[in-house]
Amino acid sequence: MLVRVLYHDHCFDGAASAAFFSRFIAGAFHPDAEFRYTGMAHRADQTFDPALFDGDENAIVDFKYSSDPRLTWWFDHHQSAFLNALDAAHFRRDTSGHKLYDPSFKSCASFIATAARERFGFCAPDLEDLVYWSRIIDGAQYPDAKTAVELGAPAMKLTLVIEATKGSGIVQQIISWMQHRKLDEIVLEPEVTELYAPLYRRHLENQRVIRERAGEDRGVVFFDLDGCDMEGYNKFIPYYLFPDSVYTVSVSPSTFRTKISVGSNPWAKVELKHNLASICERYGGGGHARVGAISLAPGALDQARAIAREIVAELRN
Ligand SMILES: [Mn+2]
Repeated sequence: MLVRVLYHDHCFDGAASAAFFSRFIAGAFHPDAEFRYTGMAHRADQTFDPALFDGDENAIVDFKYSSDPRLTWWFDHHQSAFLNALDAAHFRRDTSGHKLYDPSFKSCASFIATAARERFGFCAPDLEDLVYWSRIIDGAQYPDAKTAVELGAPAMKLTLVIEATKGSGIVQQIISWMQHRKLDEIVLEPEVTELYAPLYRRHLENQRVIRERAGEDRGVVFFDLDGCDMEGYNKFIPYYLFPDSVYTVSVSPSTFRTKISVGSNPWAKVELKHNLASICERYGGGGHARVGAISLAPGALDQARAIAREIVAELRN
């Protein structure tokens, strides 16, 4: 019995979902199952290669739906879970009871845990900590900036490794460990500590650069990362360095774009007055009410700085 599990790659919740799902299937259906994992990434063409569904059971967790007839299990909680209206209609016609969707869950792992208990009577008390952290990380439910930036919790250390390491090998090793071991044991594995050390040094270096370049005025932090090669820094760093700030505007050039990021402090002590998606849309960007971005062509640094200045002025009012 081969069970193929397609999961959201380089994502803590994706790995936790694959781990919990595997325990669930082994515990409730197929004790002798052999699990194989395939990491999925969001891409421009958005299609599933039919060769992916090669198991006796084929599952997708924490990732988009597929109408492939060989798909036997599906769990997701993303707002945009269907590639198109046909897939959504296909899902609604399902009568297996094994394809489940609920965007109200903060994490897919917590959705799987709840569905497994309520619909199939399966519990895994030893995985409660894993499920708890999937909700914190996927739902950005950190109690404070310190938890989000200092990476003190084993789950946060694992997140840095899962998100920033190239290739899926270590992620799938972590998925195996997550099924039977505590997170604080997993982070002590030599394979993990070896990868973690240089990534953590870079994380500290990013904090140093932002501290050096950022300034705060009337609740708005601004910094310009020209010449820094810093795509993908931890977005909570500005609120860690400037706890009383409300908004952050930054300019970060890279080889393929010039990006203006606009964010808000999740722990702000005042009510947020601005919709950041609406502001970014005026400049051709977009996002959510609390975080948005604008991407310009590579080299459009002067234009990006001018836009950033206008947004900073608007947010300071
Ligand atoms: Mn998720």
